[in-house]
Amino acid sequence: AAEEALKSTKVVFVLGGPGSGKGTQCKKIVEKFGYTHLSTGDLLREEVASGSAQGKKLTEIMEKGELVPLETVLMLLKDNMIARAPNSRGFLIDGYPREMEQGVRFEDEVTVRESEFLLYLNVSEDTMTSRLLGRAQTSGRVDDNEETIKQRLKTFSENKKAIMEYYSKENKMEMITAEKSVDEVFAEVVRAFEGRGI
Ligand code: B4P
Repeated sequence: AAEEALKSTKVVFVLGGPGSGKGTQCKKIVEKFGYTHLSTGDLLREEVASGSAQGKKLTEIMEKGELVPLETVLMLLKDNMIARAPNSRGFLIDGYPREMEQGVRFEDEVTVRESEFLLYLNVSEDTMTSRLLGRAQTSGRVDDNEETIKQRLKTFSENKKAIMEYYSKENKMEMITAEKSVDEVFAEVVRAFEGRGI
């Protein structure tokens, strides 16, 4: 029954570089539109916090600013979506797809209706770096340090072109410039959602 519910639930992807404001905007989207927020980064950090053997490996990868194996993310995501689908009016999938293959495998293996669109938060590397260094002072995250931030930016820029081209071709790309304040960015996010009939 839960898998059935998943088939009729809307999905919006939220993507952007590290520090582009994904998690920040998703919180506000949940407040306004009542969507269910699933951040792949948060799911991975929960796995790490559980102290499992897999968690240890994940920390090592995240410390290097690299992408964790596709299978791991896809499984975490799918399990969580199935569990929550019966009580959800739509999913915000934050930080996914990070590489093109993730998008393709999602479509093949997570049986949802076609995704609505991809919200892309576009920000300069300078802005992302300064936001992440700001967060580093309080976050305690293993990947919020200068060395790892550089690598995270590199990982992101290697993958973004293919993803953007794919979703543009499908007419599913909603790109927003996310340099301004949280509320100013959110005003644009709301326009994008409403423009897509959400
Ligand atoms: P994530 O958890 O996705 O980390 P992130 O890119 O930094 O985004 P986050 O949502 O946390 O931060 P935000 O920009 O909102 O990924 C971490 C790691 O997990 C990856 O490097 C990778 O190893 C792994 N991973 C995750 N998903 C994966 C996947 N699908 N496949 C493989 N591996 C995966 O906020 C950053 C800071 O900016 C905050 O301090 C915030 O307050 C501030 N900020 C936000 N908006 C602002 C604004 N408008 N103005 C000023 N400050 C702002």
